[in-house]
Amino acid sequence: MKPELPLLDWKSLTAKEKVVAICHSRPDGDAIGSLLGWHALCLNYGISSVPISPDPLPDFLHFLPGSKSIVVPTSSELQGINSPLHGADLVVLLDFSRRSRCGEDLSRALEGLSCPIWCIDHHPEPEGFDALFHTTLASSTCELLAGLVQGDFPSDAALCLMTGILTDTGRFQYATTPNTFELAGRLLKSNLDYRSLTDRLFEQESLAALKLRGFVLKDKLVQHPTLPLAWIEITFEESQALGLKPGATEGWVNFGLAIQGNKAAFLFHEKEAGVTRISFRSKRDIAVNAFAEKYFQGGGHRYAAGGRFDAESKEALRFLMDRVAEIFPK
Ligand SMILES: [Mn+2]
Repeated sequence: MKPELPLLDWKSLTAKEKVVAICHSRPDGDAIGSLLGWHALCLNYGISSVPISPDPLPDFLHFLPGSKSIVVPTSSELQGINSPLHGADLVVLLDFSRRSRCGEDLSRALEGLSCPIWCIDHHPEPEGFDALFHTTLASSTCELLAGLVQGDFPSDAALCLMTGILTDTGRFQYATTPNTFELAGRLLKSNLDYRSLTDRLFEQESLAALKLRGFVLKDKLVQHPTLPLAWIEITFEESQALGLKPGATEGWVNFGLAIQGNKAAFLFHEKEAGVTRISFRSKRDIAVNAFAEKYFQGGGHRYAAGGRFDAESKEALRFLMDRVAEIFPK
């Protein structure tokens, strides 16, 4: 099904003196891809653009064109006339639907703005925006954004947008529709070096990181004795001992979902002592977003969600397992 979206009149944006785009905290490939894709499109149409990320971008995305233009403001930089938000005529939020997802400092700074705030996103239930380019039918914000462009893509924008589609769909595995392939096809026509892009995104792992995945698969992946689910738990002590950097656990949650017969998988990572981040994945008739929202201060997509539990990972695991039967239909 092709999502119905309002059209975006890019030409009308050239009248604005300053257009600010913001992606979500702990940005992934779709967040940075849509942020830099938007930025490249703005430059192409002669629109003045400032791309902001609440957190530094992960190492593997530094190669994307425009990455050096991204502003990562500190809390004090967001106050006063030197704030990158100061004088904005339009703010566009990319790849998140709740303002709090861009962190405390930025969401507070947004409160003080009088300009319109738009949301371009594919997460459920966006609220409180002046304009919405939104559908949960899009695989990624990058797919959605690509659909707002008529004609050819500038090659820089195409590279960024393809990055978000490739990473959010797990290389065309999840949430992929005919529209995803149609837009990917259009992006490929724009002088995009696809093989070198997939090489940059998926084949630049260090030997140490690859061996770490081997260790996690061998020693940390646990199958539930009766339910079709598996999990990985990384305690704070393990996280410290392994020296896990931001993004190091990317994709680990999917290991449990690849086991024959499984329908759900979880990753518990106690990043700071007493704070456990949880990733949720599922397939077919199992949804995880409502569960993540109900118990773990989180949410997300039907089959891919995130949340947190303010306790040790062992405690988080026990709490979840006591309730996990809720996600399986009776
Ligand atoms: Mn996304």
